[in-house]
Amino acid sequence: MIFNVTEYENIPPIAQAGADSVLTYDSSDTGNGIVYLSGSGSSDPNGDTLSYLWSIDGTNPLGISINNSTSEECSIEGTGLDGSQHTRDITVRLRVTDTLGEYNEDTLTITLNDIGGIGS
Ligand SMILES: [Ca+2]
Repeated sequence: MIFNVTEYENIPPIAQAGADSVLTYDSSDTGNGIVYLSGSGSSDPNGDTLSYLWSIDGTNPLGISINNSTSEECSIEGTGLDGSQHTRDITVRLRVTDTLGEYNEDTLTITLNDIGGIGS
């Protein structure tokens, strides 16, 4: 039996979550802050269209949420953060998936910085 198979070699995309960042907030004021992230450095060797999924490793810390988690650009928003979260690190993960389901991931670290808390 002869199989004539034309194979298209799909290569997984390359995820680029971007540089580590700092989310600055003031616990003596609103405790709100926001950081904007971009996965625009991601690419696919085949030129495939990419889909994006941003998440936070583990359980979302209290008061931290992701906006536009399925877009190329997202934001990490802190609401009502208090002094206990000062210097806390959050690992944000970006998964990029091509049209054939191959994917790749990259992470970055966001450090929470309370400019109104004890010690500032
Ligand atoms: Ca590909």
